[in-house]
Amino acid sequence: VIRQITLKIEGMTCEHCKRSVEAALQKLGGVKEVAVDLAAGEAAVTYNPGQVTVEELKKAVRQAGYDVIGIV
Ligand code: 9UX
Repeated sequence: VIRQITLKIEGMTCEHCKRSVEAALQKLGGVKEVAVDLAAGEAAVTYNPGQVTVEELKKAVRQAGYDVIGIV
């Protein structure tokens, strides 16, 4: 099973922020694709829910230094 969710993220203000969030998500096992929209403050993540949970996705973003404020 493959799912996609879009996380609403607070605190990304530059291109480097965007790359940090992308890298943090991409290094998780089970994450297939990550697309961060800096202007919108959103990260679209394609993942295998058998390998990684939404909580783990959120935690990775928080550990990179940004707040997840919701699911779009
Ligand atoms: Mo540049 Mo993004 O300092 O926090 S990495 S704004």
